[in-house]
Amino acid sequence: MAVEIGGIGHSVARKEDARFIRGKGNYVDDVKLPGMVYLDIVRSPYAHARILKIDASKALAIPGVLAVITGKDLVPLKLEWMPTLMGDKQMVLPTDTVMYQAQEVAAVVATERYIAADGVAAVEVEYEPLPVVVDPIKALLPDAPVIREDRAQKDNHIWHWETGDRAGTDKAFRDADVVVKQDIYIPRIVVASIETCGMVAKFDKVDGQLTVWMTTQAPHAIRTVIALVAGHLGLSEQKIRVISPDIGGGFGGKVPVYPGYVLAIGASVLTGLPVKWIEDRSENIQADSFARDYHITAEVASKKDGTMQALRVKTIADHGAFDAAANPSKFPAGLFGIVTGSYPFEKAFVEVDGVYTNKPPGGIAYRCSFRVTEAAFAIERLVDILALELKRDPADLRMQNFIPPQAFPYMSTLGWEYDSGNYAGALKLAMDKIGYAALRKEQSEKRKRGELMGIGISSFTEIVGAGPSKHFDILGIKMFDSAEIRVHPTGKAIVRLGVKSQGQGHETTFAQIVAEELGLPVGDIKVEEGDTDTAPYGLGTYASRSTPVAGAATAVAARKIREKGRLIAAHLLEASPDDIEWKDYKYQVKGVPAKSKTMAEVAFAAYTNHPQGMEAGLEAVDYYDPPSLTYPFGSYICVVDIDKGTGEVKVRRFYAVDDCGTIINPMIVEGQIHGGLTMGLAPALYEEINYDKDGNIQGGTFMDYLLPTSMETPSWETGKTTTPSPHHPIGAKGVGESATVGAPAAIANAVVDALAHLGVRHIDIPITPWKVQKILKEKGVAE
Ligand code: MCN
Ligand code: CUN
Repeated sequence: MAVEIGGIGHSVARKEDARFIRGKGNYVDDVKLPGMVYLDIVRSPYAHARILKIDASKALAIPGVLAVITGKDLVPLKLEWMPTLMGDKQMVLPTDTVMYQAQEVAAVVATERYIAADGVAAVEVEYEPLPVVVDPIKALLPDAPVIREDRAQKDNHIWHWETGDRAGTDKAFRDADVVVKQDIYIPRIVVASIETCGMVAKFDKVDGQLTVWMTTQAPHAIRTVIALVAGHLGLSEQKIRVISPDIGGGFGGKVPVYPGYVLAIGASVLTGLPVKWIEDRSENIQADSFARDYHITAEVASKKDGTMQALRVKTIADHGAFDAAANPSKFPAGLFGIVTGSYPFEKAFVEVDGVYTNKPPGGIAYRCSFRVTEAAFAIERLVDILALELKRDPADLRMQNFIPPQAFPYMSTLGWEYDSGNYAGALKLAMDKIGYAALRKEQSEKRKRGELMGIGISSFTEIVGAGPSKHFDILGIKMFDSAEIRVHPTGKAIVRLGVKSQGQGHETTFAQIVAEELGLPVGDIKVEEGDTDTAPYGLGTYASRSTPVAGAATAVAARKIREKGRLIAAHLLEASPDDIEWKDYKYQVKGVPAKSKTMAEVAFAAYTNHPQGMEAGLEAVDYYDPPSLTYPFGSYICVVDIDKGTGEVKVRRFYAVDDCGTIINPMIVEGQIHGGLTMGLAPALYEEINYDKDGNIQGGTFMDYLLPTSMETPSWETGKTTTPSPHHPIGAKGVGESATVGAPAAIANAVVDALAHLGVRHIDIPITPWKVQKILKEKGVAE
């Protein structure tokens, strides 16, 4: 029965793939409307400059160019600035100064995409270069040029955030037997989703209706933001429809509002024509929100026997020219407070300072629940450094320190209540599966022969599923999520959600939740997301919150339907509702299994033969405010070999044990982990965006922003343990980001482990062949 239904725990084939593998997806760029025109953007070649003059005459002379929009044109509309999610503001178009290379300077609207690009090339802009600051530490010096002249505060410091017990932590450090300390830089990277960002905006001048097709992970929040920002222009919320069609990867990069979106809407309002704006690849890399860029100094205090006692972390966060991070409002450094990880520190103190530099804005949570990757990397690197200091095996030191399974729910010293966990269980499984003891033996033999092999562990804890709404909001909108289910008379159903898949397979997995709860076959349940005119209000998909929040809403809404169905079943079976139980996916008279009704039969009756006095129909909606977050975890073990000639690091094996509680679809979860691991490999060994001293971007195209290909990516090995979340209706935790959060530390730890006997303690990621070869040369072991 269960298999036919395809409920929870089944590897149901992804319903959405029928269209994706046939090339029949419907992405924003597939939207083609009659009379549609195209928008392209003039971008700044300078990282900091005053705009002396913009001359659009040559561009406007090109046949087909309809308009050139500059910052001055936006002033009367009050649209030259827009609010960011972090309470800062960001330029849509500058009126006098540009603050980073590739910043939007003007927009060209034309009848063809290529004519718009010709128009962009023909716009003449005169700049006067200004002093540039790219290093956030230098940006804090008293003589640093002030980037944001528009602010009352005349320096580059944005905010200070701290958590924990400063005095208590300092004392623990003073009293400790052993202290290890490490500077760790986690460089800037960008989301390189297959699809870039884009929009089709259609403003109807007659009825004042704005419809946008947009690459957004959070359509409802966007609709509200448009209403708040452009309300004064008559765009009220009921006249705004945001449609987020198929998305070719979001990974956090499609949470923020980019100037291009505002410009496309503005251009449609201005021209009365549908306007399409699609970024090209270099614009996506160079100007969209970045991730990471954290300068961390982290310290652990421990006893001689290896018991870790206190953690102290100081961080400088480079936010670029505008603080456009996509965090919940109260958390300028996201959920970095999870930095105590899988360990029961008695004391901890964490402080982060946000800083402006002449770089693109952002600070998005690239496949991590708001700075969790940075936190996991810092703590998992530190544990290895402590192991090295104490001459202990890193697995052994972790086993000694883990929060024990019986301690859950566990309140961390920084105030996070972990729902459930079994960290030792996950690490033990990973060690058994990869053959840890044999690998250590192999390593010591190889070391004698001068060969470089390393083993790295990462035992991370995640924090996903924001709300609860008492702590989490975005621009004041509380972080809950929603599901609406309608069961049709013939026992088929539609589920509409406040979240929005970008490739995660929601059309399949949310149908599975309903199938499980209602006993309807998964193929009979349609899942719809991403249209604000039809979907219930929700905060969208990021921070692996869909399963923890909307998944819970779906289960709860389904249970509401099941409860109403019970009354109908009682009526049909001429029994008292108290005598009806839900068993084997059916309503049964207690103790008389032969007297039963299926959900399909009950659904038919809900429209044809419902009890007198009961409302007809079978539907329910739930707005779910989670009581707490979910804390998925995992233990990863990575084995690397290093080429002494080239310095190249080869990942030989990588075993990942993940625990996300109850698994809805094991195949989809495994796919999420494979993708996530590859996205964790990328910054560990390859990806990085740098700037020269003049603020010129280095790594702004795929020529030098190195994505791992199938050649570099190892064959991932995966395993799992299952520790359900006690507070989630089906016990599920999120999993979409775990692997990206956990993998980088395992890889970095493996490389350092391979070189530790040479005196190497830390290497900043990405660990490129060049960096390794330099070390090998210094140590005199390069070949
Ligand atoms: N799932 C499951 N059982 C669980 C947990 C999850 O079967 N216990 C399934 C879910 O039903 C869903 C998928 O796994 O189909 C991911 O679920 P979840 O962890 O809830 O994450 P979200 O759906 O909220 O997705 C967001 C997450 C984030 S934040 C990033 S970033 C990321 C990721 O998902 N971006 C992705 N994975 C991605 N995968 C693809 N293909 N594309 C992206 O842009
Ligand atoms: Cu954290 S990147 Mo995902 O939240 O969209």
